[in-house]
Amino acid sequence: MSELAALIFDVDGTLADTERDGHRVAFNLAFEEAGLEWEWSPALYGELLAVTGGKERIRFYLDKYNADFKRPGNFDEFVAGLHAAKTSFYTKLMSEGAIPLRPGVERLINEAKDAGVRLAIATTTTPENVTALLSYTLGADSIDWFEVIGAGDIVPLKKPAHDIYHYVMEEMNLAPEQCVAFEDSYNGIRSSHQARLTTVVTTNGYTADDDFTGAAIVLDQMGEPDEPFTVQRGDALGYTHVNLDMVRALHRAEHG
Ligand code: XBP
Ligand code: MG
Repeated sequence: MSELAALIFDVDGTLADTERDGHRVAFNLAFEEAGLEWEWSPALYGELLAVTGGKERIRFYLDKYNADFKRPGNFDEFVAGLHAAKTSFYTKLMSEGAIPLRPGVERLINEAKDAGVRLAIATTTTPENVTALLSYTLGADSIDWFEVIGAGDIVPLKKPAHDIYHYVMEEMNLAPEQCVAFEDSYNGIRSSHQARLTTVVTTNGYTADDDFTGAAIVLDQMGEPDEPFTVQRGDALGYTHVNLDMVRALHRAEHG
């Protein structure tokens, strides 16, 4: 039997509810600054989340929802420029404390750290966004709590491809049986499940109805001792909030 050695966290939707009031708002600010009359409503953004990665999402939007837009000759640069502006709006929003961590996230991270369980990040978002979220919620030192931050274009294929999880495990010299992943979305569970990781899913407004085949458990949140989670699928083994004991028990149930 393999011991649990590391927790690998997705970022957007898992650590914090960043999509609707963080990324979406930052995209719209970048569009406005560029003089574009594009406005991504919360409902449209839900459809655009089918594609991971901000640059990829802008292209998907133009292909599927704004095909009449006359693309400039230097289209790749145009998309990259818009996305860079979006990243700076996003990190500014984080610095203003726009988005808190989800319930239970800080408690679980601290518990793992204190128990010597290693920590890592596997996300499709841009590295600056991860460091902004972590430093403005957990403090600047928290960046160093995570042994590997696998983010953005570091692998050519973003989630639902499993590449980012392989990258992180390779950097940590760990096998899938030694890790548990935390995800919130269809694309996320596809990625972690293909990487053969036990995965705890916490859903959010955009992902509550997603297909989470392959998840060890699906919950509405990690919860706190005085704020229990609701189980959406699976067996919570008698626990009411996600703590390290519960993560170990779920890991044992799949690998024991
Ligand atoms: C979520 C994503 C990202 C963000 C936008 O990543 O798909 O693309 O929506 O960030 P995850 P960027 O859930 O894996 O953390 O604009 O920086 O790509
Ligand atoms: Mg996510």
